[in-house]
Amino acid sequence: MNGASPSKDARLRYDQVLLIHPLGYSGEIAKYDISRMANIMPPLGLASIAAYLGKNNIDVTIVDCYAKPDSDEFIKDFLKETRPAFIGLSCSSANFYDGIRIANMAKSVLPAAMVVFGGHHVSALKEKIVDAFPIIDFAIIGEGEETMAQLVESNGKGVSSIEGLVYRDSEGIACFTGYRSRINDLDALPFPAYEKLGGYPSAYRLPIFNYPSTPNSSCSSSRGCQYRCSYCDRSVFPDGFRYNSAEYLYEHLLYLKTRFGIRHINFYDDHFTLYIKRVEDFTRLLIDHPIGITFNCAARAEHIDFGLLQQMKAAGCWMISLGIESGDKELLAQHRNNVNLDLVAEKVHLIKKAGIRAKGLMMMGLPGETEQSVKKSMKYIFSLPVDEINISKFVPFPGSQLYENIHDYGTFEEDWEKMDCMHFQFIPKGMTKEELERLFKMFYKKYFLRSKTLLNYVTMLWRSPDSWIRFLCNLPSFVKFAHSDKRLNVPRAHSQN
Ligand code: B12
Ligand code: SF4
Repeated sequence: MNGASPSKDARLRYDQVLLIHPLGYSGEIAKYDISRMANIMPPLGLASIAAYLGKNNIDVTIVDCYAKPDSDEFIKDFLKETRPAFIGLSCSSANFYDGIRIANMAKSVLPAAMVVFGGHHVSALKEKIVDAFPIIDFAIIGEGEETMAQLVESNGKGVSSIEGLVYRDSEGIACFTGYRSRINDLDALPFPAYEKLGGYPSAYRLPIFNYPSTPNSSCSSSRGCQYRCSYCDRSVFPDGFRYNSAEYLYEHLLYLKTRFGIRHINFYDDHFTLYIKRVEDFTRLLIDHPIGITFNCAARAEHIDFGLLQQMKAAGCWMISLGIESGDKELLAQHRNNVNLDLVAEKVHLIKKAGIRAKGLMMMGLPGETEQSVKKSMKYIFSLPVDEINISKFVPFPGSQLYENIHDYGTFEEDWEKMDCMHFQFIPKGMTKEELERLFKMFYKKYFLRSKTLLNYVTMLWRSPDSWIRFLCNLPSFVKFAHSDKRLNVPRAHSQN
């Protein structure tokens, strides 16, 4: 719909909502996507909104195109049969255009339905994106539960008083109603509606070699971050760390175990251990009343100590990821506060001493990156006893501080579809794309050819046998990826990438 606010259409079902997580490219080439093969995670935001709307007697259907790539026909049939008044799409930058494609397809089937976009991409770009894409009726900025519930209750009319929303006024101009106050009591939210994710949990798989057992899943237990790293898009959960209590979290895991048989959880919180007392209480509960579930989480070096790590291990902590990003402290200091690589090294040793696996998250191509800084990163990370590394290619996302002045630091090709951290879309001054690609490959190659790394993967035969099975089943694709470094290894006829 273009222009003014929609009027109520009697042929639509106002108690029905369809929520979609777009894949980012056409479903037929999903089997060539190496990142999807290695890792399919539940869209927790959509599942949380579905649970919240469910509590308000609104019936929600979720289509996760990541888990079910060929969902176009299902979506069209569902729209014809059910006629939901609202179609919600959850998008980061990389899958935004696919969201637009699906929205166009949906409107061609059900023109009166209202298209609502949520997630980081629209939260960062607000009115600009709604103005640029007439197919979008509403964009929800930030947390979606309360705003979406109010939007649905309003039937899409008289929405100017709903906070956290971009809508079109009577002239068709996009207007932002202003930020909504954040949900402080996360325990007031129901558990995400995992049961609405088709095939959950077996359709979902944590990253290969990142779990000891199946079925596994991801989970989120906090929102917000007090830090301000230059590269981080904080448009959905800006500041103010909020978290589920230890008791809620224990109940959440118990629910996942008893209802779905989940045996391992990856906490996707930005900082699982930021409030140490909560983690102490939570792990104490798991130790005193075991439920047979192990977990991974991410932490910052400042927020872990040996006593906590020992208790986490006793409670079933399997792996901790640390966002290290670079081993060059001068480069890092341009992008993060409190840079202390010695402290990070000390904490990696403590994680290992506690018997927990350690994963180092690295980033390449930040403004200021040089061949020397990449080499420093290699030297640093290879000096640590990390079990696993991940290197992402830096992308200046809308919503990050760097996005604002990125052209001052190098060249940036803002092609949203390629902003998946597997393409160098930004080239720092003094470097070329070819140099970055060469260094990226060299980094991984050196990592994988170390005897320590190889031995580590051998131990995965008994630590994570399912990972080995997945790895071997997809071996040709992984080998192709190692040679080409292309996420979508599509045969020539399709030519996407
Ligand atoms: C878990 C996670 C992943 C997982 C799973 C993603 C999934 N299946 O949902 C994996 C590892 C697969 C992943 C992949 C990627 N991710 Co990621 N990821 C995250 C992370 C850490 C948590 C997301 C989450 O589950 N949050 C908890 C839920 C409750 O929040 P939420 O999803 O944001 O949903 C809320 C709101 O956004 C809103 N909302 C969301 N969708 C909708 C839809 C509607 C209709 C409405 C009304 C509201 C709404 O309401 C929800 C509830 O309040 C965030 C960082 C963060 N702290 O948010 C990064 C983050 C989202 N990822 C990011 C990126 C860059 C990526 C990748 C491109 C690259 C990469 N290697 O990480 C890929 C692309 C994936 C894709 N589909 O396009 C960026 C996005 C930046 C951007 N502008 O695009 C983030 C913000 C990290 C960052 N700070 O830079 N990611
Ligand atoms: S990268 Fe991590 S520490 Fe930095 S702002 Fe983002 S969530 Fe916070």
